[in-house]
Parts: sequence; structure tokens; C-alpha cells
Amino acid sequence: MLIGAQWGDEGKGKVTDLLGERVDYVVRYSGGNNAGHTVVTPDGQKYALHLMPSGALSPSAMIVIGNGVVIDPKVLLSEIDGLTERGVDVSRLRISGDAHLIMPYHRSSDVVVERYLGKQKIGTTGRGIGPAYGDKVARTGIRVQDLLDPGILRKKIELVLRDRNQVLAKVYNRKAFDVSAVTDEYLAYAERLRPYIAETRAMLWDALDAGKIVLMEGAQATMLDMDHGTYPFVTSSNPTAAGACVGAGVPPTAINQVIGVSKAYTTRVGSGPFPTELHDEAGEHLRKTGGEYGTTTGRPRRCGWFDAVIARYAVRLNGITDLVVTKLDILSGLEKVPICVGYEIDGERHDDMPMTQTSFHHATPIYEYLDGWWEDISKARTEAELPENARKYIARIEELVGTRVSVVGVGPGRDENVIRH
Ligand code: 2SA
Ligand code: GDP
Ligand code: MG
Repeated sequence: MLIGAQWGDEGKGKVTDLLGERVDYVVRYSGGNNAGHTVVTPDGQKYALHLMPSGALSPSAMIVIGNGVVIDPKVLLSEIDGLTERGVDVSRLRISGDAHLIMPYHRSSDVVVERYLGKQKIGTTGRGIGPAYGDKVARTGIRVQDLLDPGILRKKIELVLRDRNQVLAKVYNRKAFDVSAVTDEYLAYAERLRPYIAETRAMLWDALDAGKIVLMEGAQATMLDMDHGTYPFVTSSNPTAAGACVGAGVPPTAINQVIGVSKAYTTRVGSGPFPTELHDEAGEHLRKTGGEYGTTTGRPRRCGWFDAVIARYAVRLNGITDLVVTKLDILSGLEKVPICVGYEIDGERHDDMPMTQTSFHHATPIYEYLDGWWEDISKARTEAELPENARKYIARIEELVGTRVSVVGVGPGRDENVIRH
């Protein structure tokens, strides 16, 4: 299993792609097309994947979208078409019939509610994620399997629009959605999606029974988890390790490795607390050098130093067995490299995440300053090829977070890594 250890965009797409050659199945289990996973293949081609598992670029892997994902069929079909045009065979895709669909009224609600919240907004991607999961929990969601039964599909859309249209019109002054138009639009998607719809749970059980290697690919990240993240500034799913079992229907006993991915610094998009955020030229430097702009929305990402408190939290919460630290190359050329080792909150030192959100909002980082390095490290492939201070930086992270750093990313390409273990 592979998960994000920070607030997303740690480079999960690249790491999934790296592992893709060694695995038989790559499975998405949470989130939707809010995700933006970048993969740069060895021939230098860049792909931005949203709903499609990043294993799509490894021709031998089956790719699965599990029941825990929310699917915008229009986006999925355009990704299928885009990849097919670029010569990628997507006939290996299977979609769970139990996955929920993002409907046009979800996208609309997401955008208008954010506008209504004003300064209190979450900073969502506007893709309809929260409202789609909201309907799932309220038991008014539309599932992929409903596409296969036009009568049921129409009935369910009719039911949900009965009150949704009222809210959109009366509270938010938006025009009502037409039941027939929405049903017809989705029935057209149904025709194209039909070949991919499958009982993915049993498929994965069979694969596991046969000794196949299944990689659960996390989207978003630990600190965006609905239960364990910085609520309400989170996404509406469980991207953490435990979410994989629910979101794909695999038993916890089947999980034997949890790979956490973390940047060598920290970024966040959207609102919410972020103790090590930089508001000065150092933050601007990280954003520019690291190309820190949203893969889905293009929004500038907030940037800050590595935070060992949240990394340790992620390690313990997810049971991370191996940490991949990406983008170490971006830290070359700094006199000193700060690492946040704890927080000061209202005059008290905290080595771990505080209990309340208010305290987390008040957290001031306590930094340790490590010596920097100047060399371009993008050609390094072994630990010995890294400058001594870069090695010390990684060793200190390892010590602070309490798990081994197995891979260090030194560039966006599939092979641009230092393999340590
Ligand atoms: P949503 O749309 O309801 O899931 O938004 C809720 C919060 O979750 C954050 N979120 C993300 N954070 C980082 N990366 C994400 N994917 C894209 C990327 C983001 C983009 O890869 O760059 O392009 O802007 C992602 N998706 C959701 C979001 O910022 C809210 O804080
Ligand atoms: P994800 O959402 O976790 O898959 O991450 P994104 O794709 O949204 O953002 C990570 C960005 O960092 C992408 O542009 C990657 O190509 C890039 N990237 C990943 N690993 C490295 C690395 O080690 N070094 C550099 N310079 N870029 C990297
Ligand atoms: Mg991303």
C-alpha cells in the first residue's frame, strides 16, 4: 500500500509508477478527480492522472477503481480517451459497480457552498467530491451499477433532485437541474463505461489468493483524512492506510507493507492550518524551484519546511514501514535546512500532534537547522553519491519519524531516485 504522509502532492504518482513494473494490480481506493498524480515515463513523457490509477502507465498491471472512489464519468471517459490517443492500453481497467458517481449537482453544490463560505472556505478543488460523499453517507448517492438500469437511475436522480433543486434555487439562487437531461447524459456514459464495470472485490481476493502483488494507491493524504486530518480542512474520504480496506474491500490481514510518501519539505493547497508554512522569499523559492502548482487546478501550493511532527504522526497512524522522501533535489543550494522537530503552543512544548484543532492553529514550529549542500544531486543513484550534508538530512528525518527512508527522490523521472533499502 502507498499513501501520502503530508497534505498531498508528495509524488505518489511517481512512486506508484516506479513500483508499477513489479506489481500485478494497482488499485485506487479513495477520492476522485480532485487528485492530480504526475508521472514522467522514462521516454520523458509527462502524464497528469486524476481518476486513472497511476499504474496505468505500467502495461503489465491491471488497474482498478475501487468502491471507495467517487467517479465523475465525464472526466474518466476523457482520461480514457486521452490515454488511448497517447498509445496507452486502458482495456486493463476495471471499475467497481459500488463506486459512487459525481453528478452535475454535486459539482454545482461544491462551488456555490465554497462561494457562500467566503473566508471560511475549505479551498476545495471544486470537483464535487464533498457533496458526492455526502450523498453516499445520506444514502441518496447514485452508484456505477445504477448506470446499468435506466429505470432505477431515473428514479434515484428524480428523488435526489426533488430537494436538491429546492436548495440550489432557494438558498443559492442557481437554476434547477432537469431529471431527464441528467438521466440521458448519464445513460450515454453508461454505454461507454459498461465494459469496465466489474465485481472488483472478488477479483482482488482471487488475485491475492493466487499470490499476485496488489498495490493500493492512495490519493490525497494523511493530513487531509476526514477523521485523522485537520478537519474541516480535509477531503471527504479516508486516504489513510485503513481506508484502503474499506475503499477496495480487501481484508486488513492482506496488507503487508505500507509505503508513505513525503516531500523533503511540505506543501498544502486549500485552506487550513500549516505550522511550517513560509510567507517569505524562502517559501517563494520552494514554490518556484519545486514547481509547486496544483496538478488538477493549477493553484499555487503553500510551501514550508519539513515537519517531523506530522511525519511521525503519519508513520504511527498508517503503520508506515518504508518512507519515500521525494524532491530532495529542490533543497540543494540552501545555507541551512530547517526541520521542524516540535511545536510551541501557548508557551508549552509539544513533540506530538496536539489534541485540539485550536492548539494546532496556534502551533509555532521549533526548528533544528542542518547544514545545506550546493551540489546538483539529480544524477545521484546511490547514497554514496549524495553530498554528506544531504545524507545527514535524510538520516535525521529517519531518526525523527521513526521508520526507515527507503527511497529518496532526486528528480521527477521514474529512475531519478536514490535507493537506500
Ligand atoms: P476536495 O476537492 O473536497 O477534495 O478538497 C478538500 C481539501 O482537500 C485538498 N485536496 C488536495 N490537496 C492536494 N492535492 C490535491 N490534488 C490536486 C493536485 C490539487 C489541485 O494534485 O495538485 O490541483 O489543486 C488535492 N485534492 C484535494 C483541497 O485542497 C482541500 O484542502
Ligand atoms: P501526487 O499527487 O502525490 O502524485 O503528486 P503530484 O504529481 O501532484 O505532485 C508532485 C510533483 O513533484 C510532480 O510534478 C512530480 O513530477 C514531481 N516530483 C515527484 N518526485 C520528485 C522528485 O524527487 N524531484 C523533483 N524535482 N520532482 C519530483
Ligand atoms: Mg497531486
